[in-house]
Amino acid sequence: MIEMLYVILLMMIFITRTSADLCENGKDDHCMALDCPQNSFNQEINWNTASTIHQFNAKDIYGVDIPLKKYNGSVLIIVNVASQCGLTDSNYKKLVEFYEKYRNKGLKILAFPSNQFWNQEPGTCDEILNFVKRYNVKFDMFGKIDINGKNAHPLWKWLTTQKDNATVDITWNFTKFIIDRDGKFVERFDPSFITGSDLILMEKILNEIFLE
Ligand SMILES: *[C@@H]1O[C@H](CO)[C@@H](O)[C@H](O)[C@H]1NC(C)=O
Ligand SMILES: *[C@@H]1O[C@H](CO)[C@@H](O)[C@H](O)[C@H]1NC(C)=O
Ligand SMILES: CC(=O)N[C@H]1CO[C@H](CO)[C@@H](O)[C@@H]1O
Repeated sequence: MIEMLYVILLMMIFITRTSADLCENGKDDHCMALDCPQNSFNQEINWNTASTIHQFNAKDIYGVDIPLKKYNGSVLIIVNVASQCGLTDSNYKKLVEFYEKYRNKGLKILAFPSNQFWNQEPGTCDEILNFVKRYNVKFDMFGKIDINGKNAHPLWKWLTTQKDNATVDITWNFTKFIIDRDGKFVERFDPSFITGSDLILMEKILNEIFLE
């Protein structure tokens, strides 16, 4: 009986040690399943402590949860999209063009539909997917989310604090963020409805990144 207890005690010490070792490596996937509060990053609570977008996850348009560290090594455009906005046509065309031009160099585009602006993205995910077919969209579509306010997706809460170290709400549909290969914020572009100057500026920065 005493021996049994001794064996169980030894096993417990072993298990605790193994967990602690894994927990020390905060990035280890195993760690997520273990109880290590000091190391585990909870995007709902700790979003403002993130240093890269690779720490977040988000559901794609098919409902599959995607850890964004899958984009490690890629340059990203993250954009909020809407189907029924005056900017829709020009922006989808330009995003598809950018994607075709730079995808071989490592560009990925992550598009997040949001219905927060005058109800301009009212459709279901199926309707959105059907809609973007007309632009032959091959980049990554995510699930419909809030991008401003307390119910905003944590990734977007984080994104809106990156420019100039201040929280600036997303002003409208098709606001774009460029993220570098390490998942760090590079630049934010608020849409310019009249001149499209945000798109021109964005291409300039993409060119600079891909020339490096
Ligand atoms: C990204 O890739 C680099 C180099 O392969 C690696 O050192 C780093 O840990 C990766 N980051 C994440 C979040 O997976
Ligand atoms: C950003 O703001 C915080 C809090 O106001 C401040 O402590 C920090 O130094 C600022 N960082 C930069 C890069 O300005
Ligand atoms: C058609 C439409 O609603 N366009 C809006 C998109 O965003 C810009 C910038 O905020 C607005 O000025 C437009 O009215």
